[in-house]
Amino acid sequence: MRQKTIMLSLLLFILMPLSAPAEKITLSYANFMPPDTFPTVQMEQWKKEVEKRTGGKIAVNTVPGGKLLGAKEMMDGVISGKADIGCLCMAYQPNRFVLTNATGLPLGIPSSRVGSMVLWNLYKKYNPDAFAGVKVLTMFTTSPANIMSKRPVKNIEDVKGMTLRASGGAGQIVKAWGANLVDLPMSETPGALKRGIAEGVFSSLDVMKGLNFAQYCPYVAMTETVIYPFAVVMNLARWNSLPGDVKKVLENMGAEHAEWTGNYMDDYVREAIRWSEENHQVEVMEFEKSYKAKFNFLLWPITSKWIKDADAKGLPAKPIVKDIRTFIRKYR
Ligand code: 3IO
Repeated sequence: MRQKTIMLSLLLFILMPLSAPAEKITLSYANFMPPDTFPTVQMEQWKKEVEKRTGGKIAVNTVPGGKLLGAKEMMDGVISGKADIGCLCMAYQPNRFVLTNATGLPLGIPSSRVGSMVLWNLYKKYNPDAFAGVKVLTMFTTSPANIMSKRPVKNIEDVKGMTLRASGGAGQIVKAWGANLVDLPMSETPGALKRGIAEGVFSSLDVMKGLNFAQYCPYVAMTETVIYPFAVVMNLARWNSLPGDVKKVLENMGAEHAEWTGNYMDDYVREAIRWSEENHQVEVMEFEKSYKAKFNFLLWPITSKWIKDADAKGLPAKPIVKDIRTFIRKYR
């Protein structure tokens, strides 16, 4: 009799988790930027879609403003599980993300939409070792970078000696133009502008509005040169613990969310330009196509140097650059 009771309670104990209602899974998502900037807008959009498509099985707890992980802590913080998910800019760690940072070479990516599709497809094709310790959820890029500055840039000579904040591939470019590079993540750039450590910024123009750089930079020079690549990564053990149907939802969103972010950003950049002209009387300098070639001519050694360095690291450098060019043609 006693044995029977023990057996019965054991059986009930084993069956209990099966009959209990499925528990909600909460995932933390760290971002190095404050709300209303493009990396956090895409984060909130992803959260909304994931919560909807998993029928409430997943809750995403977004933590913006670097409160959980800062710009350069993101990858290691996600690997160690400080956050389940993190959004990172790969340009801030060019030696860690060599392959995907090839999209940050001056190869003529025309928009955030095209850049995001190119980057996602490059990642899918080469599955770089840099991401072996995480699950990659999506990738996307900014719109092409332009010069926002305190002094006008009317020609290539004006860039010489100007102290410009940029990072990664974009940093190599402003150096090639003869500027003094201040290499900081975007999260530290408002302070650098305010304190006068930087006379300008080389990035996509969303920040004119999103971070109110129009207040410090009354001049924009439309060089439209290069994008900054981003990745959204998830802790691998946490990923492996997810139910199969949830995994499928997240996996199906990789390419779609890349394109969503690209479209969002291209639209927002146009709005930011209009807003800056109207509200801060920002002067936008456009260059003739032939004059743009003058800017671009100084940049060809950057790609050949990347090829040489990436080759030395054992990467198929030339095929990677060729694929980027092919993907640009395919998606533009
Ligand atoms: C960027 C990064 C954070 C918030 C808004 C932004 N707009 C463009 C970027 C690109 C970038 O990472 C950078 O550092 O310029």
